[in-house]
Amino acid sequence: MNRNNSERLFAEAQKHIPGGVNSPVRAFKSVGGNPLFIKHAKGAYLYDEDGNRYIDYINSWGPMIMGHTYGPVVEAIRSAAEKSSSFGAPTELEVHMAEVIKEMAPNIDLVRMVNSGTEACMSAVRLARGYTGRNRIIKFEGCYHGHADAFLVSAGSGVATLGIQSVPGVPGHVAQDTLTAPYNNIEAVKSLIEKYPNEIAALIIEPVAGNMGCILPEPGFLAQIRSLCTRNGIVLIFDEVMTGFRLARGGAQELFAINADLVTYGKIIGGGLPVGAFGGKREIMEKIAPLGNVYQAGTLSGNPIAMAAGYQMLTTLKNHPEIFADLDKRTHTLADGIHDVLEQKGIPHTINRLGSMMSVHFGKDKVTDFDSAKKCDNQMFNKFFHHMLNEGVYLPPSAFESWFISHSISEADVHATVEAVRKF
Ligand code: HOZ
Repeated sequence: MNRNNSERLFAEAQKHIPGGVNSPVRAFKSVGGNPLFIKHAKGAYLYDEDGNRYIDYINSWGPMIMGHTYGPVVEAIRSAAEKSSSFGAPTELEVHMAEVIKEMAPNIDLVRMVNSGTEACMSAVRLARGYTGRNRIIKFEGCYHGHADAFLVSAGSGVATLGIQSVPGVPGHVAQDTLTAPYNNIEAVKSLIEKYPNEIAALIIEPVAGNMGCILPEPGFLAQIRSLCTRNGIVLIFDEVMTGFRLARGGAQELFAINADLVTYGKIIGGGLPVGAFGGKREIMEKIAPLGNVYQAGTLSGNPIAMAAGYQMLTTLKNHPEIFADLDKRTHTLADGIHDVLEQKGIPHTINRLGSMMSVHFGKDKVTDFDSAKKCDNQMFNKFFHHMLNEGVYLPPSAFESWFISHSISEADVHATVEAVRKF
Protein backbone atom coordinates (compact mmCIF):
# COMPACT_ATOMS: atom_id res chain seq x y z
CA MET A 1 0.00 0.00 0.00
CA ASN A 2 1.46 3.32 -1.06
CA ARG A 3 1.51 5.85 1.78
CA ASN A 4 3.93 8.37 0.31
CA ASN A 5 1.67 11.38 0.73
CA SER A 6 0.88 10.56 4.37
CA GLU A 7 4.58 10.15 5.05
CA ARG A 8 5.47 13.42 3.35
CA LEU A 9 2.74 15.27 5.27
CA PHE A 10 3.82 13.72 8.57
CA ALA A 11 7.41 14.86 7.99
CA GLU A 12 6.11 18.34 7.22
CA ALA A 13 3.71 18.32 10.21
CA GLN A 14 6.51 17.48 12.65
CA LYS A 15 8.24 20.74 11.74
CA HIS A 16 5.27 22.76 12.94
CA ILE A 17 3.12 20.71 15.32
CA PRO A 18 4.44 18.89 18.43
CA GLY A 19 4.91 15.30 17.33
CA GLY A 20 3.12 16.17 14.09
CA VAL A 21 -0.32 15.68 15.64
CA ASN A 22 -2.90 17.68 17.53
CA SER A 23 -3.81 14.84 19.90
CA PRO A 24 -1.21 12.28 21.02
CA VAL A 25 -3.09 9.02 20.34
CA ARG A 26 -3.11 9.86 16.62
CA ALA A 27 0.68 9.65 16.40
CA PHE A 28 0.84 5.80 16.18
CA LYS A 29 3.57 6.05 18.80
CA SER A 30 2.87 2.78 20.58
CA VAL A 31 1.97 0.74 17.50
CA GLY A 32 4.89 2.18 15.56
CA GLY A 33 4.94 3.56 12.03
CA ASN A 34 3.50 6.85 10.85
CA PRO A 35 -0.06 8.10 11.07
CA LEU A 36 -2.29 8.26 8.03
CA PHE A 37 -3.35 11.66 6.86
CA ILE A 38 -7.02 11.56 6.01
CA LYS A 39 -8.36 13.40 3.00
CA HIS A 40 -12.06 12.62 3.20
CA ALA A 41 -14.55 10.06 4.38
CA LYS A 42 -17.94 8.78 3.33
CA GLY A 43 -20.23 6.39 5.18
CA ALA A 44 -18.16 3.54 6.60
CA TYR A 45 -14.95 4.48 4.83
CA LEU A 46 -11.96 6.74 5.33
CA TYR A 47 -9.76 7.72 2.38
CA ASP A 48 -6.18 8.78 3.02
CA GLU A 49 -4.07 11.29 1.12
CA ASP A 50 -2.77 8.46 -1.09
CA GLY A 51 -6.27 7.38 -2.12
CA ASN A 52 -6.30 4.22 0.03
CA ARG A 53 -9.67 3.21 1.45
CA TYR A 54 -10.18 1.89 5.00
CA ILE A 55 -13.20 0.56 6.90
CA ASP A 56 -13.35 2.95 9.83
CA TYR A 57 -13.65 1.47 13.33
CA ILE A 58 -12.72 4.68 15.14
CA ASN A 59 -15.39 6.97 13.75
CA SER A 60 -13.72 9.99 15.31
CA TRP A 61 -13.75 8.13 18.66
CA GLY A 62 -17.50 7.87 18.64
CA PRO A 63 -19.39 10.81 17.18
CA MET A 64 -19.78 9.50 13.65
CA ILE A 65 -22.35 6.95 14.79
CA MET A 66 -24.25 7.25 11.50
CA GLY A 67 -21.03 7.07 9.48
CA HIS A 68 -19.29 9.95 7.75
CA THR A 69 -21.03 12.78 5.90
CA TYR A 70 -24.45 11.76 7.20
CA GLY A 71 -26.78 13.78 4.93
CA PRO A 72 -29.07 15.46 7.51
CA VAL A 73 -26.09 16.59 9.61
CA VAL A 74 -24.23 17.94 6.58
CA GLU A 75 -27.35 19.85 5.53
CA ALA A 76 -27.87 21.23 9.06
CA ILE A 77 -24.26 22.48 9.16
CA ARG A 78 -24.57 24.08 5.74
CA SER A 79 -27.75 25.92 6.52
CA ALA A 80 -26.54 27.07 9.99
CA ALA A 81 -23.27 28.37 8.52
CA GLU A 82 -25.20 30.63 6.18
CA LYS A 83 -26.65 32.43 9.21
CA SER A 84 -23.21 33.05 10.84
CA SER A 85 -20.78 30.78 12.57
CA SER A 86 -20.99 32.43 15.99
CA PHE A 87 -23.03 35.03 17.84
CA GLY A 88 -21.85 34.78 21.45
CA ALA A 89 -25.51 35.27 22.38
CA PRO A 90 -28.39 32.87 23.08
CA THR A 91 -30.18 31.13 20.22
CA GLU A 92 -33.44 29.19 19.87
CA LEU A 93 -31.50 26.11 18.83
CA GLU A 94 -29.80 25.91 22.24
CA VAL A 95 -33.24 25.60 23.82
CA HIS A 96 -34.19 22.77 21.45
CA MET A 97 -30.87 21.07 22.07
CA ALA A 98 -31.41 21.13 25.84
CA GLU A 99 -34.95 19.82 25.35
CA VAL A 100 -33.87 16.87 23.23
CA ILE A 101 -31.09 15.94 25.68
CA LYS A 102 -33.62 16.00 28.54
CA GLU A 103 -36.11 13.90 26.56
CA MET A 104 -33.44 11.28 25.95
CA ALA A 105 -32.01 11.38 29.49
CA PRO A 106 -35.08 12.27 31.57
CA ASN A 107 -33.32 12.52 34.94
CA ILE A 108 -31.52 15.64 33.68
CA ASP A 109 -33.22 18.79 34.92
CA LEU A 110 -30.78 21.38 33.61
CA VAL A 111 -27.99 21.08 31.05
CA ARG A 112 -25.12 23.41 30.11
CA MET A 113 -23.38 23.18 26.71
CA VAL A 114 -19.57 23.35 26.51
CA ASN A 115 -17.02 22.67 23.78
CA SER A 116 -15.48 19.29 24.61
CA GLY A 117 -15.71 16.26 26.85
CA THR A 118 -12.71 17.53 28.83
CA GLU A 119 -14.51 20.77 29.55
CA ALA A 120 -17.69 18.92 30.51
CA CYS A 121 -15.91 16.66 33.04
CA MET A 122 -13.76 19.45 34.42
CA SER A 123 -16.83 21.65 34.94
CA ALA A 124 -18.87 18.83 36.49
CA VAL A 125 -16.14 18.20 39.06
CA ARG A 126 -15.85 21.90 39.89
CA LEU A 127 -19.61 22.01 40.33
CA ALA A 128 -19.59 18.93 42.58
CA ARG A 129 -16.87 20.55 44.70
CA GLY A 130 -18.77 23.83 44.88
CA TYR A 131 -22.00 22.04 45.77
CA THR A 132 -20.54 19.79 48.49
CA GLY A 133 -17.82 22.10 49.83
CA ARG A 134 -15.43 19.12 49.62
CA ASN A 135 -12.23 18.79 47.57
CA ARG A 136 -11.38 15.16 46.95
CA ILE A 137 -12.68 13.09 44.07
CA ILE A 138 -12.56 9.38 43.23
CA LYS A 139 -11.75 8.20 39.73
CA PHE A 140 -10.91 4.74 38.43
CA GLU A 141 -7.51 3.53 37.20
CA GLY A 142 -7.47 3.48 33.40
CA CYS A 143 -10.48 5.74 33.04
CA TYR A 144 -9.91 8.93 31.11
CA HIS A 145 -12.07 12.01 31.59
CA GLY A 146 -10.15 14.43 29.39
CA HIS A 147 -6.93 16.21 30.12
CA ALA A 148 -7.82 18.55 33.00
CA ASP A 149 -5.24 18.37 35.82
CA ALA A 150 -7.42 16.44 38.26
CA PHE A 151 -7.96 13.57 35.82
CA LEU A 152 -4.38 12.86 34.75
CA VAL A 153 -3.80 10.41 37.58
CA SER A 154 -3.71 6.72 36.55
CA ALA A 155 -5.34 7.84 33.33
CA GLY A 156 -6.16 5.68 30.34
CA SER A 157 -6.19 6.60 26.65
CA GLY A 158 -3.07 8.44 25.42
CA VAL A 159 -1.57 8.64 28.91
CA ALA A 160 -1.65 4.82 29.09
CA THR A 161 -0.65 4.43 25.45
CA LEU A 162 2.48 6.51 25.99
CA GLY A 163 3.16 4.83 29.35
CA ILE A 164 3.25 8.16 31.23
CA GLN A 165 3.35 7.47 35.00
CA SER A 166 2.83 10.96 36.33
CA VAL A 167 2.22 14.03 34.23
CA PRO A 168 4.67 16.91 34.68
CA GLY A 169 2.75 20.15 35.02
CA VAL A 170 0.03 18.69 37.23
CA PRO A 171 0.68 20.20 40.69
CA GLY A 172 1.10 17.63 43.46
CA HIS A 173 -1.58 19.25 45.60
CA VAL A 174 -4.08 18.85 42.76
CA ALA A 175 -3.15 15.21 42.08
CA GLN A 176 -3.37 14.32 45.76
CA ASP A 177 -7.06 15.20 45.81
CA THR A 178 -7.69 12.60 43.11
CA LEU A 179 -8.12 9.22 44.77
CA THR A 180 -8.07 6.16 42.55
CA ALA A 181 -9.55 2.69 42.71
CA PRO A 182 -9.33 -0.25 40.31
CA TYR A 183 -12.32 -0.50 37.97
CA ASN A 184 -14.86 -3.10 39.12
CA ASN A 185 -13.43 -3.13 42.65
CA ILE A 186 -16.16 -2.00 45.03
CA GLU A 187 -14.13 -2.85 48.15
CA ALA A 188 -11.44 -0.37 47.10
CA VAL A 189 -14.09 2.34 46.73
CA LYS A 190 -15.50 1.54 50.18
CA SER A 191 -12.01 1.80 51.72
CA LEU A 192 -11.44 5.23 50.19
CA ILE A 193 -14.76 6.47 51.49
CA GLU A 194 -13.97 5.11 54.96
CA LYS A 195 -10.51 6.65 54.90
CA TYR A 196 -11.74 10.12 53.89
CA PRO A 197 -15.15 10.57 55.56
CA ASN A 198 -16.97 13.74 54.46
CA GLU A 199 -14.05 14.75 52.22
CA ILE A 200 -15.10 13.29 48.88
CA ALA A 201 -17.03 15.62 46.62
CA ALA A 202 -17.53 13.38 43.61
CA LEU A 203 -16.99 9.97 42.13
CA ILE A 204 -16.54 10.09 38.37
CA ILE A 205 -16.75 6.95 36.27
CA GLU A 206 -17.04 5.83 32.67
CA PRO A 207 -20.05 3.49 33.11
CA VAL A 208 -18.52 1.39 30.35
CA ALA A 209 -14.82 2.15 30.19
CA GLY A 210 -13.52 2.95 26.73
CA ASN A 211 -10.05 4.30 27.42
CA MET A 212 -8.22 1.09 28.39
CA GLY A 213 -9.82 -0.85 25.58
CA CYS A 214 -13.47 -1.52 26.25
CA ILE A 215 -14.14 -2.75 29.77
CA LEU A 216 -17.60 -3.56 31.05
CA PRO A 217 -18.84 -2.96 34.59
CA GLU A 218 -19.44 -6.24 36.38
CA PRO A 219 -23.07 -6.98 37.26
CA GLY A 220 -24.14 -4.84 40.22
CA PHE A 221 -20.98 -2.71 40.27
CA LEU A 222 -22.64 0.51 39.11
CA ALA A 223 -25.63 -0.03 41.41
CA GLN A 224 -23.30 -0.47 44.39
CA ILE A 225 -21.46 2.70 43.42
CA ARG A 226 -24.78 4.52 43.21
CA SER A 227 -25.83 3.51 46.70
CA LEU A 228 -22.40 4.26 48.23
CA CYS A 229 -22.51 7.77 46.76
CA THR A 230 -26.06 8.35 48.00
CA ARG A 231 -25.23 7.16 51.50
CA ASN A 232 -22.12 9.33 51.74
CA GLY A 233 -23.29 12.56 50.11
CA ILE A 234 -20.93 12.07 47.15
CA VAL A 235 -21.99 13.45 43.77
CA LEU A 236 -22.03 10.57 41.28
CA ILE A 237 -20.84 11.72 37.85
CA PHE A 238 -21.31 9.42 34.88
CA ASP A 239 -18.85 10.33 32.15
CA GLU A 240 -20.99 9.44 29.14
CA VAL A 241 -18.73 11.17 26.63
CA MET A 242 -18.41 7.85 24.79
CA THR A 243 -21.47 5.91 25.94
CA GLY A 244 -24.01 8.74 25.83
CA PHE A 245 -26.57 8.34 23.04
CA ARG A 246 -24.49 5.43 21.71
CA LEU A 247 -25.28 2.45 23.93
CA ALA A 248 -28.96 3.39 24.07
CA ARG A 249 -31.07 6.48 23.49
CA GLY A 250 -30.50 7.46 27.11
CA GLY A 251 -26.94 6.11 27.13
CA ALA A 252 -25.56 3.98 29.97
CA GLN A 253 -27.97 5.53 32.46
CA GLU A 254 -30.85 3.97 30.53
CA LEU A 255 -29.08 0.71 29.80
CA PHE A 256 -28.17 0.04 33.44
CA ALA A 257 -31.25 1.78 34.88
CA ILE A 258 -29.13 4.00 37.11
CA ASN A 259 -29.49 7.73 37.52
CA ALA A 260 -26.28 9.64 38.11
CA ASP A 261 -26.40 13.03 39.84
CA LEU A 262 -24.45 14.67 37.02
CA VAL A 263 -23.75 13.37 33.52
CA THR A 264 -21.16 14.56 31.05
CA TYR A 265 -21.46 14.26 27.29
CA GLY A 266 -19.35 14.94 24.22
CA LYS A 267 -18.69 13.40 20.83
CA ILE A 268 -22.11 12.47 19.42
CA ILE A 269 -23.90 15.57 20.66
CA GLY A 270 -21.88 17.66 18.24
CA GLY A 271 -22.41 15.33 15.30
CA GLY A 272 -18.62 15.51 14.78
CA LEU A 273 -18.20 19.16 15.78
CA PRO A 274 -16.45 20.17 19.02
CA VAL A 275 -19.23 19.99 21.62
CA GLY A 276 -19.70 18.73 25.15
CA ALA A 277 -22.33 19.16 27.83
CA PHE A 278 -22.92 18.49 31.50
CA GLY A 279 -26.24 18.28 33.21
CA GLY A 280 -28.15 16.70 36.04
CA LYS A 281 -30.14 17.39 39.18
CA ARG A 282 -31.63 20.86 39.45
CA GLU A 283 -30.43 21.30 43.03
CA ILE A 284 -26.81 20.83 41.92
CA MET A 285 -27.01 22.53 38.52
CA GLU A 286 -28.50 25.67 40.11
CA LYS A 287 -25.13 26.31 41.73
CA ILE A 288 -23.68 27.14 38.30
CA ALA A 289 -23.31 30.83 37.33
CA PRO A 290 -25.33 32.92 36.69
CA LEU A 291 -27.77 31.17 39.08
CA GLY A 292 -25.03 30.33 41.58
CA ASN A 293 -21.40 31.19 42.19
CA VAL A 294 -19.67 28.17 40.64
CA TYR A 295 -18.22 29.88 37.61
CA GLN A 296 -18.16 28.27 34.19
CA ALA A 297 -18.32 30.02 30.82
CA GLY A 298 -17.41 29.86 27.12
CA THR A 299 -17.66 32.26 24.19
CA LEU A 300 -18.25 29.41 21.76
CA SER A 301 -20.47 27.34 24.06
CA GLY A 302 -23.74 26.53 22.31
CA ASN A 303 -22.16 27.52 19.01
CA PRO A 304 -24.92 27.65 16.38
CA ILE A 305 -23.27 25.37 13.82
CA ALA A 306 -22.37 22.80 16.45
CA MET A 307 -25.90 22.96 17.89
CA ALA A 308 -27.43 22.48 14.45
CA ALA A 309 -25.28 19.40 13.79
CA GLY A 310 -25.80 17.94 17.24
CA TYR A 311 -29.52 18.56 17.29
CA GLN A 312 -29.89 16.77 13.98
CA MET A 313 -27.81 13.84 15.20
CA LEU A 314 -29.73 13.50 18.46
CA THR A 315 -33.16 13.77 16.87
CA THR A 316 -32.16 11.05 14.40
CA LEU A 317 -31.18 8.78 17.29
CA LYS A 318 -34.26 9.71 19.32
CA ASN A 319 -36.66 9.01 16.46
CA HIS A 320 -35.01 5.80 15.28
CA PRO A 321 -34.40 3.47 18.21
CA GLU A 322 -33.92 0.65 15.70
CA ILE A 323 -30.48 2.16 15.05
CA PHE A 324 -29.29 0.85 18.43
CA ALA A 325 -30.59 -2.65 17.73
CA ASP A 326 -28.89 -2.63 14.30
CA LEU A 327 -25.61 -1.45 15.78
CA ASP A 328 -25.77 -4.11 18.47
CA LYS A 329 -26.49 -6.85 15.94
CA ARG A 330 -23.72 -5.83 13.58
CA THR A 331 -21.14 -5.43 16.32
CA HIS A 332 -22.17 -8.79 17.76
CA THR A 333 -21.55 -10.41 14.36
CA LEU A 334 -18.19 -8.68 14.12
CA ALA A 335 -17.08 -9.68 17.60
CA ASP A 336 -18.23 -13.29 17.13
CA GLY A 337 -16.55 -13.53 13.73
CA ILE A 338 -13.23 -12.23 15.04
CA HIS A 339 -13.46 -14.48 18.10
CA ASP A 340 -14.08 -17.60 15.97
CA VAL A 341 -11.13 -16.88 13.69
CA LEU A 342 -8.71 -16.10 16.54
CA GLU A 343 -9.84 -19.23 18.36
CA GLN A 344 -9.31 -21.40 15.27
CA LYS A 345 -5.82 -19.93 15.06
CA GLY A 346 -5.15 -20.69 18.72
CA ILE A 347 -4.47 -17.04 19.54
CA PRO A 348 -5.50 -16.35 23.16
CA HIS A 349 -7.64 -13.25 23.32
CA THR A 350 -10.52 -11.47 25.03
CA ILE A 351 -13.16 -9.52 23.20
CA ASN A 352 -15.12 -7.16 25.42
CA ARG A 353 -18.23 -5.69 23.86
CA LEU A 354 -21.35 -3.81 24.73
CA GLY A 355 -23.59 -2.50 21.96
CA SER A 356 -21.40 -0.80 19.39
CA MET A 357 -18.31 -0.46 21.61
CA MET A 358 -15.77 -3.27 21.68
CA SER A 359 -12.09 -4.11 21.83
CA VAL A 360 -9.76 -7.04 21.30
CA HIS A 361 -7.10 -7.79 23.90
CA PHE A 362 -4.50 -10.51 23.40
CA GLY A 363 -3.81 -12.82 26.33
CA LYS A 364 -5.34 -15.70 28.29
CA ASP A 365 -6.93 -13.79 31.17
CA LYS A 366 -10.17 -11.86 31.37
CA VAL A 367 -9.77 -8.09 31.02
CA THR A 368 -11.76 -6.37 33.75
CA ASP A 369 -9.61 -3.44 34.83
CA PHE A 370 -6.52 -1.38 34.00
CA ASP A 371 -4.08 -3.91 35.46
CA SER A 372 -5.44 -6.79 33.43
CA ALA A 373 -5.47 -4.58 30.30
CA LYS A 374 -1.82 -3.65 30.87
CA LYS A 375 -0.83 -7.31 31.29
CA CYS A 376 -2.09 -8.21 27.81
CA ASP A 377 0.25 -8.88 24.92
CA ASN A 378 0.26 -5.39 23.51
CA GLN A 379 3.10 -6.23 21.10
CA MET A 380 0.67 -8.68 19.53
CA PHE A 381 -1.93 -5.92 19.35
CA ASN A 382 0.55 -3.70 17.52
CA LYS A 383 1.20 -6.41 14.91
CA PHE A 384 -2.53 -6.97 14.61
CA PHE A 385 -3.12 -3.25 14.13
CA HIS A 386 -0.61 -2.99 11.25
CA HIS A 387 -1.85 -6.18 9.63
CA MET A 388 -5.41 -4.84 9.67
CA LEU A 389 -4.31 -1.44 8.38
CA ASN A 390 -2.59 -3.11 5.44
CA GLU A 391 -5.83 -5.01 4.80
CA GLY A 392 -7.77 -1.72 4.68
CA VAL A 393 -9.20 -1.78 8.22
CA TYR A 394 -8.60 1.28 10.41
CA LEU A 395 -8.53 0.32 14.11
CA PRO A 396 -7.60 2.52 17.07
CA PRO A 397 -3.78 2.73 17.11
CA SER A 398 -3.62 1.55 20.73
CA ALA A 399 -4.86 -1.39 22.79
CA PHE A 400 -6.00 1.20 25.36
CA GLU A 401 -8.87 2.47 23.23
CA SER A 402 -12.32 1.23 22.30
CA TRP A 403 -13.50 0.53 18.77
CA PHE A 404 -16.65 2.35 17.67
CA ILE A 405 -18.96 0.86 15.08
CA SER A 406 -21.04 3.11 12.85
CA HIS A 407 -24.44 2.46 11.34
CA SER A 408 -22.87 2.71 7.87
CA ILE A 409 -20.81 -0.42 8.38
CA SER A 410 -22.52 -3.11 6.30
CA GLU A 411 -22.58 -6.86 6.71
CA ALA A 412 -20.16 -7.00 3.79
CA ASP A 413 -17.77 -4.69 5.68
CA VAL A 414 -18.03 -6.90 8.75
CA HIS A 415 -17.36 -9.97 6.60
CA ALA A 416 -14.35 -8.26 4.97
CA THR A 417 -13.01 -7.37 8.42
CA VAL A 418 -13.31 -10.94 9.67
CA GLU A 419 -11.60 -12.21 6.51
CA ALA A 420 -8.78 -9.73 7.11
CA VAL A 421 -8.36 -11.21 10.61
CA ARG A 422 -8.20 -14.67 9.04
CA LYS A 423 -5.02 -13.63 7.20
CA PHE A 424 -3.35 -12.53 10.45
N1 HOZ B 1 -9.59 8.10 24.08
C1 HOZ B 1 -9.62 9.37 23.43
C2 HOZ B 1 -11.01 9.82 23.34
N2 HOZ B 1 -11.65 9.85 24.60
C3 HOZ B 1 -8.91 9.25 22.13
C4 HOZ B 1 -8.93 10.48 21.30
C5 HOZ B 1 -7.85 11.46 21.60
O1 HOZ B 1 -7.41 11.61 22.74
O2 HOZ B 1 -7.46 12.11 20.63
